Amino acid sequence: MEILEQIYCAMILGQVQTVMTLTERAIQEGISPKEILENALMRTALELGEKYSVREIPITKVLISSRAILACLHVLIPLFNEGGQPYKGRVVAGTVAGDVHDLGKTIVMATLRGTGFEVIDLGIDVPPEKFKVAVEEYKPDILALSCLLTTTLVSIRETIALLERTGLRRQVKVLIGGGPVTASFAQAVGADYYGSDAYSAVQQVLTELKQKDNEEMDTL
Ligand code: B12
Repeated sequence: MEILEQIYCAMILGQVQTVMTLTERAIQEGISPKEILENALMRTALELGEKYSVREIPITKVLISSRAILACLHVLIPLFNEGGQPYKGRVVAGTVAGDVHDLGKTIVMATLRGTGFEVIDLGIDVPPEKFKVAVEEYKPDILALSCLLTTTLVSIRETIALLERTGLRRQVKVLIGGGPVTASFAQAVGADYYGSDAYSAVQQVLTELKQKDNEEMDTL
């Protein structure tokens, strides 16, 4: 069996150690982190979501596979900027307060890292105050908020409102995404960008940086 197929199978079975060993072996064999991300990891994550949604697998199975997916990402993430290239820009990211869904956000951030961005990932269940402190401290180009629960959409609103109240909103562009998030919701809460998946997230971030570059050129 091809190694990417083996990684996929081990992730589905939730075999954390095997996934890590196979991922390391794939890298040694010359397979790029991007290929592993796209052809093994994304495939597993999407399949998991689809199967759970039609009740083909229980939540326990989802949780077991999720751990294996995160283990694979743990191996891949440090490899994304090994060449020490200058970063294209900085992103601070997190899953909003009340929400512990990690996979989508971590995949989006791994893709951004793979495209050359510095990413500071604050993790899951991040309260508005913690996002605010990170914006002050890291001065990112983009603040990326992930939300998978309808009940925690309000945390996006609260985070943006806190940035407004504290005068930080103009310093950073806000990108939001995740299952219940839509373009019209993004507009309603005053986010700058909405991304439906990892690729559109990269597109939005690149668009932002291009605009920033143009503005800087105009002021010269
Ligand atoms: C995995 C999973 C879990 C795992 C999470 C494990 C982990 N470490 O992440 C566990 C078991 C912990 C879990 C728990 C719960 N879950 Co859950 N879970 C899922 C499931 C099956 C898959 C989500 C996933 O990882 N998909 C794969 C990734 C790759 O896709 P994604 O997350 O959508 O991310 C993509 C895009 O959304 C986007 N994106 C995501 N974030 C961001 C951020 C930015 C900035 C951008 C631009 C884009 C972006 O890009 C990603 C890549 O393409 C979904 C079902 C589904 N079909 O989505 C339910 C689902 C999200 N869960 C749900 C629920 C209800 C729960 C629980 C309340 C269950 C319960 N009864 O206990 C708890 C909530 C716990 C909490 N407080 O957060 C509901 C939410 C319904 C709703 N709309 O509110 C869903 C939709 C299932 C369902 N159909 O009912 N869950």
